[in-house]
Amino acid sequence: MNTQKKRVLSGIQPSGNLTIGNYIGALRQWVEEQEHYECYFCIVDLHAITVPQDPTALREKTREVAALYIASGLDPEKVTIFIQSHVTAHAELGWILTCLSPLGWLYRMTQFKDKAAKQQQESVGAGLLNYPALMAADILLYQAHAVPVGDDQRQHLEFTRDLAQRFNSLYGETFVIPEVMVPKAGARIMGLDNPTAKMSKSEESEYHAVYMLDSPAQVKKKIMRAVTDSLAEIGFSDDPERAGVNNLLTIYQALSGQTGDEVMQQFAGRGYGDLKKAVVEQVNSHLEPLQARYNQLIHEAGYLDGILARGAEKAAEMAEHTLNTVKERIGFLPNRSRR
Ligand code: ATP
Ligand code: LTN
Repeated sequence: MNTQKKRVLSGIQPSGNLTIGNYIGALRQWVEEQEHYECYFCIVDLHAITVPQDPTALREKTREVAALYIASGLDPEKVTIFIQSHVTAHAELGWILTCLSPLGWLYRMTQFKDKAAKQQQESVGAGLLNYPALMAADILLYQAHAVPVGDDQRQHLEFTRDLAQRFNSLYGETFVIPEVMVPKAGARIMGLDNPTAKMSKSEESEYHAVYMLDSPAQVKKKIMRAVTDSLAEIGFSDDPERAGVNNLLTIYQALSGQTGDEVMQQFAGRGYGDLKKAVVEQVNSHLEPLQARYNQLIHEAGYLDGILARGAEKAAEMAEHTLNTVKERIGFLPNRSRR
């Protein structure tokens, strides 16, 4: 282990089919970062159960997300890939941090407000409210310096920083204060059917998201149907009326690696149909090799399980070290039993 390297941690919930929003906002950054940081990437199943999940689907999605991490280019020899619930320190520190989280901070979280609004008020689980404290535990256990996420997670990162500072000032310097890391282009990919809402894997409508495992024909159908406008003028814009075209240009820019100006030059004077076709090609050329790797991996259960077992072991070592320090600082007696 290179102790000079700074640490990175991030995670994705196994709560549905991963979208190109997850790929552009999170996974692609991670693949870059594995070269420069000591990385921990988890599949956050404890977070997924903050809304109801079917057990069979949850198991299936958890393996699927693990395979997609590797298929996207994460190298298990370089990074630690693990399942959150396999490292019990997450739940333990999550509880301790829950006790330190002011309700006022928790109620202010927009993700909580959005997700709670989708359910009957009395049946909203307490886990949905406490979600950010568990996320803070994920990050702080590894003393992560940076957390690569999409734009929607900025507020949770602020919460994590505030909580870490609060702990440090109450009990003495314990946690590294992490920085948020969002991609320059594509930090917020919008829904194809409703470009004023974030593309999300748990949105059910058929034409909302392109999934990482969609066939080329599905990708084409969804993108060709994406909502645009009647202005017939290609350009980046923050006008909500033009959000659809802006979103397509953003997807194109993020995947092609071009600058905004280069993208504009390429599409100047062309129609929306041309833009959509170019986006379809760009998306499919990324997904094709990734899906080929995925299809191999998902049939190699033993290989995947081995990676996750080694990952959990390595992650637990680091996490338990931090957790023990925390327990001592807050006044828990050390456990002298052998288990
Ligand atoms: P859900 O709909 O189940 O809440 P989600 O699609 O928002 O899920 P998460 O598991 O919450 O996905 O997010 C995983 C990572 O992907 C986070 O870093 C998040 O910021 C990023 N991400 C999710 N959606 C987008 C998006 N539309 N654009 C950019 N990044 C995104
Ligand atoms: N809340 C994140 C998922 C998540 C996460 C994390 C991201 C859980 N724990 C730790 C980064 C670091 C989301 O995308 N909804």
